[in-house]
Amino acid sequence: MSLALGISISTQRIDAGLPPIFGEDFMWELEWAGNVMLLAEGSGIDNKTWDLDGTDYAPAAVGDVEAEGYFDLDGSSDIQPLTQDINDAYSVAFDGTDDEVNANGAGAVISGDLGSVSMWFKMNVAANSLCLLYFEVDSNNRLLIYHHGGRNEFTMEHKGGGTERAIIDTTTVEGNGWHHLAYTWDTAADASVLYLDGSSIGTGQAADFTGTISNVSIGYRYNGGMYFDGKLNDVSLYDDVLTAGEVTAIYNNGAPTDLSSHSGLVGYWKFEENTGTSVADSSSNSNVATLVNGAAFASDTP
Ligand SMILES: [Ca+2]
Ligand SMILES: [Ca+2]
Repeated sequence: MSLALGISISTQRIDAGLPPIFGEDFMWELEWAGNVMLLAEGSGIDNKTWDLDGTDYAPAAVGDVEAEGYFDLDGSSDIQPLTQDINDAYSVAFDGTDDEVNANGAGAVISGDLGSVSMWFKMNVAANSLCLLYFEVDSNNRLLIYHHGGRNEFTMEHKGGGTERAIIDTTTVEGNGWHHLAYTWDTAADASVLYLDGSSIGTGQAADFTGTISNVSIGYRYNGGMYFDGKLNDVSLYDDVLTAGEVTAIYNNGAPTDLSSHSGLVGYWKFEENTGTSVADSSSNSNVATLVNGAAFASDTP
């Protein structure tokens, strides 16, 4: 999603040490001597001057604002917008035939007792079932998130020790653009929650699966096909339960935000590389994922 920079930033002057009052969606950050200085003066982009400390600065290249969301003040100090959705330029496209993203390295950091997933998806209409995310210890201990084409059901299948728990929803999610999914599980509380577009749409029990997860597949059910047909974006995993408020904040009215510093984050693939087949893990665990069989970066985001 691109950030609309055409409208002027609200006129205000913020002195160091005072809490800023922001209008619109614009916040600007300047790293300066270890502090974050927030500022905006005049009519922002329109007159292209900024007052930092009594001295006015003009951006070196206004074009940089539109292209990258940065102001370059003097070649060494940049102002970067805190609004992060401008950094979400790519997703990954799956052909529905054999494409997948392999993130097996992240299996060791996912807890079968307690956790959450968050991801964005844009699903093509398909008669067959499409897997969004799958991970397993073995066939009796695993999580399968998929859309059942024949029944038009969006389904979480969570199996522990061979006992299966499921949450099923029939909201139409095929062929109608981007959606956000979150799923949380808490074995101690025997509770799981499915969220669609920031709101809870189903609750259930939580299966207790034990053992180390060895297979983590995005857009593919390991050993079971269900190749995803469409696009997936910004997949993140957590070692705790996202609250309803956190899910709503992550959904952010449909605009992906940067989750790199979110508490509990154990895996995070943003798919922003747009080249090659390796996808960086933007959590602290650095479990690189791999595009397989033609899964490809796509300039299509929520
Ligand atoms: Ca992305
Ligand atoms: Ca392929």
